[in-house]
Amino acid sequence: MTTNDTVFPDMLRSMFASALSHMYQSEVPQYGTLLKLVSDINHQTNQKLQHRIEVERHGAIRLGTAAELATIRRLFSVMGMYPVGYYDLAVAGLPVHATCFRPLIEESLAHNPFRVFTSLLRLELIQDKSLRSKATEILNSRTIFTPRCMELIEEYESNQRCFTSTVAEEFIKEAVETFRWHKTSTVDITTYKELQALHPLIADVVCFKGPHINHLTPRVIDIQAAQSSMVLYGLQPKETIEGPPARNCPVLLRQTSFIALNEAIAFSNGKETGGSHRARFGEIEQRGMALTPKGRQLYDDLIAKWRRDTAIFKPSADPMVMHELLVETFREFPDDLETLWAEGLAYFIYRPAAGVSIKGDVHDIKSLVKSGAVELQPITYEDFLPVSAAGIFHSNLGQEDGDDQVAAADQGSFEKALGGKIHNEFELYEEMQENSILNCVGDRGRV
Ligand code: OOG
Ligand code: NI
Repeated sequence: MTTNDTVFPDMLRSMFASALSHMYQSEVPQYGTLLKLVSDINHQTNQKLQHRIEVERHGAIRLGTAAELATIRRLFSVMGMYPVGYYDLAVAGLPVHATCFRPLIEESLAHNPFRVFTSLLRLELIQDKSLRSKATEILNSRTIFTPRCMELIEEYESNQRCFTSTVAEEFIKEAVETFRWHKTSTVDITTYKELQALHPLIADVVCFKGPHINHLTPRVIDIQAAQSSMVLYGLQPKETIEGPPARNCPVLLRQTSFIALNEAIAFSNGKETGGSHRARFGEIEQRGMALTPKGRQLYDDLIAKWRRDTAIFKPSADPMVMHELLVETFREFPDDLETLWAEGLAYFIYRPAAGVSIKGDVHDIKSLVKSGAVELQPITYEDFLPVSAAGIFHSNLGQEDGDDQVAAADQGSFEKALGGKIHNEFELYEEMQENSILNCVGDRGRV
């Protein structure tokens, strides 16, 4: 039975995103400044802001074990967030692979598109056997979910997949506990240093009580403006914006961040003091349109070409010169809606033009677009970019990045740990596009 007091997953996700954002603002005051900056810029633009852009955030966490990943899947599913896309970060020298938990359908995305980039440490990549078993043991002895949170997940799964408002509030309160920062490490300083020497990411995952949220990211309409305003707001930006260069028709995702805090921490549950740890930061993103596999291939090819061309540059090279080369390289990527559509590079929602009654079927959709009877609206990219993610990781792990890990992608074992399949992002966009075409032509299309 559902009543007015019933809280469904879409609502729970909004409540959770807002609670997490409040918690992170009190933990990292600079994140509050970042929210102000983004809101100022978004309100300066003339566009009417969509509701979702004002509340839109993504976050990131890093998990240590298969069991943690399997439970996080259940926790996020209470909030209507499901695993989409597999990201192999070993190619970028990072000992993790990842997915993104997010809503799947248009209606839920419009309600609140909150998503969490969730990495899993690949313990098998630790070469040193004794450190590998030490890390495994430490991780196996921690519990990252409160007992009440577990009970409520079970209650949700065995009942009607909704809560009353009182239970919903209790659930949110319990769920955010998993993501809280703990300024005391569970291990002693020697263990921390050993793990940090392997890779700072390993220390960040293994040495704490739980998977603290390491950043939250509001969405901005003009990332260039955000990047140049950061200093004015007292934030130290990373040097360049990740992703494609500025364009008339933005594609995929552009991201920038402020540099991670170097925070004081204690060890051995507080007995040893005087340490510091760098992990938490704030990020800004600008989202463009989702690309088809053909468009994505072109994007990946151009990024790969640019990386080859800049590989000879010294780390001290002027980032602006690198950026100009990126702009140059991307001249090959069509930058008007008509070509992006005609060449099948991006996904679109098809809508009947106002006041037009449509005659035709699915096979005519192209001519309907050409005649102006049907209008196109690009579909927003809801996912992440592995090369950009690697850039974000690297810019926030401190100078002393550990040994480079070289390993093959392993979606199979990620899904085994997850306890389910990962959704393919291209299929989700394709489905949105197909549904919009069928809506345009109505039943005539359903032959
Ligand atoms: C995740 C980095 C990935 C993004 O926006 O690409 C990410 C991490 O640092 O744990 O959030
Ligand atoms: Ni991020």
